[in-house]
Amino acid sequence: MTLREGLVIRTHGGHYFVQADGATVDCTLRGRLKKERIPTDLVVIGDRVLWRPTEAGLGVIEEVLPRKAVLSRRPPPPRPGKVAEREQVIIANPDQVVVVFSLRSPPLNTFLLDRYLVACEAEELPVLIVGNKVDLLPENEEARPLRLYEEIGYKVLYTSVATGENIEALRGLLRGKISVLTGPSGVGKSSLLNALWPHLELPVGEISTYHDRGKHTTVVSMLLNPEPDIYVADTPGMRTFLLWDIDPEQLEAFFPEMRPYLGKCHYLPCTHRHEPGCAVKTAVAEGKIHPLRYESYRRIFNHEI
Ligand SMILES: Nc1nc2c(ncn2[C@@H]2O[C@H](COP(=O)(O)OP(=O)(O)O)[C@@H](O)[C@H]2O)c(=O)[nH]1
Ligand SMILES: [Mg+2]
Ligand SMILES: [Zn+2]
Repeated sequence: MTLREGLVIRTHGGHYFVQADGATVDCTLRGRLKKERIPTDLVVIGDRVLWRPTEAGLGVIEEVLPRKAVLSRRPPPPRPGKVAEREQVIIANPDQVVVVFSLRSPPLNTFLLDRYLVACEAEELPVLIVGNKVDLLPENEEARPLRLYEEIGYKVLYTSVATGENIEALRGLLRGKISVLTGPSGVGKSSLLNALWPHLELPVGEISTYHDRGKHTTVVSMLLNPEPDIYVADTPGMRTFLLWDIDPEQLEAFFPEMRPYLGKCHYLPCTHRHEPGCAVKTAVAEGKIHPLRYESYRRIFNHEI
């Protein structure tokens, strides 16, 4: 039998549900693949695979096609003081990452938002920032809290599930793409998806049962397909978002607004922290780089959480 290509939309205990030609096939993994020891997850949602049909509705994955990009995180340490070794892939090959934060309750944490953004920049993944719960902001609060991100060039959408503001705009931005919704717990990710597609009936307002500490746990295992040309993964809340595999020397490039100043410091290479004649620090002093973003750079560089 010939191999067919498909998209992994769900994984569950050794079963991989592969969508191909409008149908979903329950696949297992070829033994040979399981033996290949790689420091990452073998098959995750979003993977494109080659599979062979066995019986009606069943198949075997023979090959995982190369990943274009992944959204991943370093799993939390198994015990305090221990370092987790393995990359935890949230999703392979997303077309965009929708980073959802709430503007109030819980309050906007720009340092955490910047970690998500750096992870996306490192993978060259397009980002949409959603500032949800805009209904909770006091009226005529002039400075939209995410303006600094709009100025950097990020696409920002202010939404409210309570009033319906920009919910249809969000649908438009999801169309024709594979997206992953990510962001802290309680910001309204599941509520946004339910507002668009009530039939999903995703649990809302629940304290996540996902424990951050502990062994390698699958963070998300389902790619929803609520409309023919929309794929979206909802992720449970993650208290930490530690960056995987980012070299401090590369970090500067993942802050898009720093790029015009790179290579222009007096001492090269420059870490843009203590060095005199630093073009980045000058840009911060001149108001061309936001001090909160510079502080994020410094914290991530220093591995401060
Ligand atoms: N006021 C207000 N509350 C919201 C909004 N969106 C979600 N919520 C509430 O925020 C809480 C967390 O929502 P949930 O969708 O579970 O967040 P998730 O953890 O990111 O999936 C729930 O109590 C929701 O009712 C919004 O736009 N405005
Ligand atoms: Mg949720
Ligand atoms: Zn510098």
